[in-house]
Amino acid sequence: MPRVAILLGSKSDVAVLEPCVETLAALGIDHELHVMSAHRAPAKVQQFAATAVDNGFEVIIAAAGMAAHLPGVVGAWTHLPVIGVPVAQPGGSGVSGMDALLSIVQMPPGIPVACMAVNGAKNAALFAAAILALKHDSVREALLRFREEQSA
Ligand code: RP5
Repeated sequence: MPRVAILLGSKSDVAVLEPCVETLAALGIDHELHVMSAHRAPAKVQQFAATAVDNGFEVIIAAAGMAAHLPGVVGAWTHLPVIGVPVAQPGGSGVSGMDALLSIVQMPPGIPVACMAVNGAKNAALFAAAILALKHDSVREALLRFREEQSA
């Protein structure tokens, strides 16, 4: 089964990512969620990202708030597609996620990461599904079913 890793910069980001977890589950996509900060636990991030291919992951979703370096750092350690989610927590940094948005979207040439909307957790799951659908029939069918139901 296709495997998606959801990496969070902090436990405090978990609630924002719930729609991502729910959507992957609804589409039948195996996933794991791990908390690892690019700033507070850089060695853990390196270890996870550098071994992600060998451990069977196919797409990585990385979510963080404030100076959100997690998606870019993960992308530096793996060639897997990385989908960034800028996080704005209620009562957070005071700039409504603009800090995280710009930190993720303004990657320098050479190491791209996709960037969803601020708190765009559901779309991160759907974008991961679109990538996996290129290869996995079961995911393509589930994604098309979701879109038909959404239209209806
Ligand atoms: C970021 O800083 C995290 O992704 C989180 O959004 C923000 C605050 O983290 P905590 O201080 O709540 O752990 O690294």
